[in-house]
Amino acid sequence: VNHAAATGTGTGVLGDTKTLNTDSYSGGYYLRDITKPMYSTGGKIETYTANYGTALPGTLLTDADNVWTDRAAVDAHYYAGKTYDFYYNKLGRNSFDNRGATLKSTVHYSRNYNNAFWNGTQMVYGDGDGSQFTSLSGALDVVAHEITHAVTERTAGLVYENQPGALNESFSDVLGNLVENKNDPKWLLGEDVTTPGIAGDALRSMSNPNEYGQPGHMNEYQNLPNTREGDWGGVHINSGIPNKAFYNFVTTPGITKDNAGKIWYRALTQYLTSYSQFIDARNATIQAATDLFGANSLEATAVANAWASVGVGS
Ligand code: ASN
Ligand code: ZN
Repeated sequence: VNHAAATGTGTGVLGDTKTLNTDSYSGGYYLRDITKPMYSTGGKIETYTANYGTALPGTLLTDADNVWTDRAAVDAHYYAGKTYDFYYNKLGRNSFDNRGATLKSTVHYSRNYNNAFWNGTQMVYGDGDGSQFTSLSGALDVVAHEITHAVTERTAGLVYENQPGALNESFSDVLGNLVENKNDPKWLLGEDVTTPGIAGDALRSMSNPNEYGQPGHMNEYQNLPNTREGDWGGVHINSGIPNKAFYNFVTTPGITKDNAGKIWYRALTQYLTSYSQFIDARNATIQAATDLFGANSLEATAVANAWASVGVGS
């Protein structure tokens, strides 16, 4: 055979060592995972480098000895696998299209690039400027956030503006944190790659959105213009409100992360549509909880209370 599944090792952005699924060929190894269920229909996880330029996807990464030292690439690849596994094992979803589509990531996008994004086809990660951010693939919640944008695009289709856009952002933050599955009482986003010189800070906080300039209640909702400068009507701002609703829900005594995730995922994939508003997300999550656990369940009651506590519905 000219290629076959192999197991390598790599060093991640934070200096940790991890096992990597790779693909051996006559000249060495590709950073390509052909071990997931998606591979039964040809789907793979592949990691590329843009080599500090902006052409995508760039070059598929290779290595001679299967000991990988490109830290941004190691984490982009490993965390894409973790995100695929979470969606497949916990939510029964086979990649972002639920048909086993190949998950492509590109690292080393541009220079000093302080962001990561889903471009409609693949994930793209900057290396950060070293002070505001280190390589953004170094955070599992960031990787899962970007892949969740792809899931949202293929399901609810929430438009990226105003309330539907803030919901789009919030679902990415919620799934990002659930995939990360840290014991983090603050439910922070991006803490592993934000300001490498400063411990304890993050991009956003789901427990206390105000800490990073976000509203945590409808009485703080920010009416911003639907322009780039206005963050498309505050999609990364007003997401603090649904984020806080989820935080209030998932920390209700008796609610598990697994069940909270199933409810939010069901709402996203079965009930929400392109122009859904916060009140629609409230109704969708109550309906999803009712479907899964019953109308009088602890879950359905706690979902309604969580939204009411941020001023959405009663
Ligand atoms: N990292 C940002 C995000 O996923 C990129 C963007 O503005 N879409 O929200
Ligand atoms: Zn986002």
